[in-house]
Amino acid sequence: MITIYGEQARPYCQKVIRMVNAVGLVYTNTEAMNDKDRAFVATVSPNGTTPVILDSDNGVSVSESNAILLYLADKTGKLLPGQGQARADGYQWLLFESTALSASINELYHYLCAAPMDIPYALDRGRKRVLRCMEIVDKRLAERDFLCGEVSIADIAIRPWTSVVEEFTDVSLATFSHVMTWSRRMDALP
Ligand SMILES: N[C@@H](CCC(=O)N[C@@H](CS)C(=O)NCC(=O)O)C(=O)O
Repeated sequence: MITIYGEQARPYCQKVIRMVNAVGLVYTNTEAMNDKDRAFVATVSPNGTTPVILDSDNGVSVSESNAILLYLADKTGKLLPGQGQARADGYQWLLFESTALSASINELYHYLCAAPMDIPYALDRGRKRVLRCMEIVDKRLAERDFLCGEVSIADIAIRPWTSVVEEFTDVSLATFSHVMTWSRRMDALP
């Protein structure tokens, strides 16, 4: 049994929930955390962030959503891209998700919803960076069904973010037609 600590609706937690479902693991989601849960998260996550998981099979705990995806792929032997180029592509797109796509969406979210004042330069820059990431993913998916050929943790990591792009940028997701088709493909997985 995998215990997932974190708010289910958040994209980072969604990545982990999609992963456990796709690889067929049983999980429980500890969404409303009590003091003991919060203390546990603080011990496991160097940055104090969720999601965090605890694997009751072996007592292993992991934080950082992409580290969790890698751990679960290793544990089950599923959704890790194959060898050679496919494996390298998997690492590349996983890091693209954390350093470009989710980073730019989080930055834009901050300037849209949390900054104490409107900063047009920051909003414009954030919006452009998010849309550029979407163009990159759309172009990649124009030539293949999944980012690394077969479905993998790279797809699992990216899928939750594509749901929030429209809301934050005011650009319809339909603009990215290959992402739209891929999203439906992803949502048909277990
Ligand atoms: N790099 C982390 C980021 C996770 C993250 O930002 N989680 C949010 C909740 S969705 C959080 O814990 N925020 C509280 C904080 O940053 O202190 C990951 O991939 O898991």
